[in-house]
Amino acid sequence: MSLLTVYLHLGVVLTFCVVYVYTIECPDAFVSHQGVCYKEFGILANWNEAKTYCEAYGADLATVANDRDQTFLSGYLQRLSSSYFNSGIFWLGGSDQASEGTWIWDKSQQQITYTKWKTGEPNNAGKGENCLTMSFSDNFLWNDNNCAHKYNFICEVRSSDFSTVVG
Ligand SMILES: [Ca+2]
Ligand SMILES: [Ca+2]
Repeated sequence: MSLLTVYLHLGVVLTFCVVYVYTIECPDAFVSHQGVCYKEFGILANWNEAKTYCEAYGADLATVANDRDQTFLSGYLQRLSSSYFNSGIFWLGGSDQASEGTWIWDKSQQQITYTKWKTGEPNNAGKGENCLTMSFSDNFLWNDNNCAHKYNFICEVRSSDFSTVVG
């Protein structure tokens, strides 16, 4: 193999690395996990407002597909300063607004299969609770909550979708 061939191969490898690094980028202040970028917003918003905030970033309210996601988000929220939170309760992108008791991820419109409900939840308390939260005080276990309440929230966007948006 000639020196020129070696340089050419090296060039191809380096180009691949640069492209790869670029594609796993996240929007500013988002954190990356398993090809998805997440950000907690320390402002207060009801579920619909939170959804709109996320959409302004090309993102959606966060989904939790499995224990790895749940553990990652719990750790991420725990590492943030508690002074950053307004409520310590965080909207996720799940709701049973369309059909009571049938929980759907807003992002995919798919039924929620993995769950991490706190004992006794979901209880559809009061006038009805149709939107999903996890909270600091419940060790990030899930609760169905009143969609009109104002809490913090977490947005997510797939790295590949973000890269497409950036272009
Ligand atoms: Ca409900
Ligand atoms: Ca509840």
